[in-house]
This record gives sequence, C-alpha cells and structure tokens, in this order.
Amino acid sequence: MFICAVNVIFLVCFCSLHQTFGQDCPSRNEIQGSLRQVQKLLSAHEASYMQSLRNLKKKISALQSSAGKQTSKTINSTCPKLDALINGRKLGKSHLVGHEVYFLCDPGYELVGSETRVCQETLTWSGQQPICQDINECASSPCLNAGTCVDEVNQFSCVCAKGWTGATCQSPVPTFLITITNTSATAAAAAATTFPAATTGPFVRPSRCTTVQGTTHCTCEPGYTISGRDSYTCADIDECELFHNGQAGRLCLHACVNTPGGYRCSCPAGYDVTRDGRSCKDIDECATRQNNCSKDQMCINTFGGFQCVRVDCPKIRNATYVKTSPMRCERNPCPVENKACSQTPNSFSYHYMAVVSNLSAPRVMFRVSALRQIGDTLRFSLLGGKQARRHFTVQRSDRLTGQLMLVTPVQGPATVEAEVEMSELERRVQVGRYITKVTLFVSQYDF
Ligand SMILES: [Ca+2]
Ligand SMILES: [Ca+2]
Repeated sequence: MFICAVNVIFLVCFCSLHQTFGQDCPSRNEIQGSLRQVQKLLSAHEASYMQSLRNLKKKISALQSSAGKQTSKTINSTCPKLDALINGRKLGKSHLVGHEVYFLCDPGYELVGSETRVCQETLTWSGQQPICQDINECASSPCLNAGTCVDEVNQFSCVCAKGWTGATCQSPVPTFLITITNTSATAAAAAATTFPAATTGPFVRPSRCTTVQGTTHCTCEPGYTISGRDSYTCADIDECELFHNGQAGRLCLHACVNTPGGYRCSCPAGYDVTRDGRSCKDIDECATRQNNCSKDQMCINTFGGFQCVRVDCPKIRNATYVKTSPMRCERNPCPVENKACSQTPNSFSYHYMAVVSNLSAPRVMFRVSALRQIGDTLRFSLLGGKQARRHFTVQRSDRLTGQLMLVTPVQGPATVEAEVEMSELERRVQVGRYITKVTLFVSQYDF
C-alpha cells in the first residue's frame, strides 16, 4: 500500500513538470481524487504506526517493572515461617536466603528429621521439618521378670508381675508374713480382760488377754509380740532386724527404720521412697527447680543428684569454633589451602547421660548418625583415654550409624567420658571429622 501511494505521488509530480505534453496526464479532478486517497492511506498508516509504538512502549514498561520486582525479591526474599517445635526449640530467627536454623529437643525427646534447615534460593527450606519424639526408654526392655514397661517422658516405670517388686521388678516380694498367733475364744465363755501395761513407751504395749475355761490367752496388736518377759506385755517386732538377711530379699532396698508396730524404708539424699514403700526414686531437681545451676549452665538430672554443665567450645590450634547450639560447636570456615585447619574436627557435639551404678552390659548407650554421606567411606571410632576403653567400644549399626556400647559395668559414683569420632573419607582422604563427646554420670546406688 505504501509503495502504491509513493507511485501515485511520483505520477502527480511527473505530470506537473511535463504539463506541456498534456494529453496522457490525468485531469486535475482525477489528481485531486488520487491525492485524497493517498492522504487517507497515509493517515491510516500513521494511526497504525502510532498504535504499534504505544503497544511497544507498554511492553517495555511491563518488562521494566517485572525486572524491578524480581531484583527486590532477590534482595529481601525470605523463606516461609517455620513451625515451632513441640517439646523442642528452634535456634536462628533469620529466614533470609542462605541463613540456617537449628532444632533442639527437650530432654527425654529425640529429634526425628533435619537437625538444621537452610533457606534456599528457591525460597524453600532444605530438609524436612523435624519433630521431637519421646525417647522410648522401654526400648531396652528394662523391666525384669516379665514386668511391663510404661514409657514416660525422660523415664520409665515398671508394672511388675505377681511376686516381683522394685524399680525394675528385680526383687521378689517377701513371702514371709508377720503373723501374730492368737487363740480363738468362744464368745460365750469369753471374759476379756485388759491388763495394765507393765512398762510404758511406744515399743511396749499391753496385751489383750482372754480367759477361756480357766486358761488365759494373751494377744498383741499387729506388729507386736508377747515380750517373753511376761504374757501381759507386748513388744514391738523389729522387722528390720528380723528380716535383715531374709532369703526372699531385703525388706527395704536402701535402709530400714524400725517403728513402733511397724517399720518404714528410707532413702539416701536425692531420692524419695517409691509408692510401694520399699524402693527409692530419684528426685528430678532440674524439673522441680531444686537446683542452683546458673543461667549459662544446663541442669542435668542424675540419679541421686544433678549436675550443672556448660559447654565451652574447644580451643584447638589452627582452627576456631563457634557455638551453634547449646550442645554443639562448629568449626569456622578454614582459609583456602590451610591443610592444618581442614584436618581439625568439623564439629563437637556434647551429650550428658545419667545412669545407675553397675548398669548391666553389653548395652547400647548412644548412637551417632550421619545425615548424609559426603565421601565414599564412613568410619566410626572410639577416642578417649584408658577409662573410656575399659568400659566402651564403638560399633557400626548400619551404613550411616555408629553406636557407643557399654561393655563393662561402671561402679558409681563416677563420671565417665567417651568420644565417638565419625570420619568421612573420599578415596582414602579425610574430608570430614565429627566428634561426639558423651559424658556418663554414674550414680552411687543401683536403684
Ligand atoms: Ca517395728
Ligand atoms: Ca536427681
């Protein structure tokens, strides 16, 4: 169309120049008609051209605004808020790209899922949302003699089978009973007389005597017996002394206190008497705030007491460590080509456990797992001194897990430490070292 319009203009100009030749040129009216048409055509072209320009401008501004949004998104972008942990804590408040959060469970719970999560470029979190699962203290079948284990938070209790008692149903119920022999009297012929007490005091009581057909029979209240001095005096039975070496087991697991007409069991400091009255149960000073740990310390409940612990990151040559959670230190990035630094452990984790004295062995005390394997080989080994080697060994339990085994019972009171090293190798070259320090607080008593 544009070419056509140009041709018409050219024809008009040509004719105006060569009007003298006359007869082949169109008339003035015809030219004016053509010119009007050309004008129309040009207006139409102008309108369409302007429309195209406007469209183009719109597209450019749309592109500019979307590019601007994307830039600001990249700068201020955050990952979605993470759910709080039930029975645990989340460390790290920043949800910006590249930032990391850590998860910790309360004592008695174990973390299932990712220990750390990173806010990725895609504005999603790496890994899986973890949960804090109640540690099943019944997993090691601690109840003996067909007792039923009941898992509780940070502890367990045993429901003992008939004939057994104790925290772990370890003791048979005494089969002997205190029987006060008394003679039955026929009501018709009975004439009851209470004789005055021969001596006074709680351990001595008057007997109750009945004369039947001229014969006197005297009886005592439960817990008392005819003194031997005379029939009219009852003396307290010293159950603690009487059953001290009973074949069916001790009356009390710790100490027996004789009382008038009975006895009671007592426990050492740090323990309460259990409901059955025979055994002792640890007092949880950490849960009941009966401890004096300072704010920067953690309270670890132990059997018969508690410990205040504080994790300080190790001071090691060639490397520096930073605390990433109350129980974990991680190495700061090593300078490039600093081999001495890269050979030092990547992290130190600290774990504290309370156990009773003379815990039976062998048993698994602790498991160390790699979340993901970087190298081609994973190795678990036991570090620490003679004491650690005397009581522990480290075994692999599956491809990514090593376990610390107690092989010799520990006699308390004692504090025993063991270190489990997990190292990753790639073509026999070490690519990572992770140290887990386990501290066992062993109680003095075995209940
Ligand atoms: Ca008594
Ligand atoms: Ca305690």
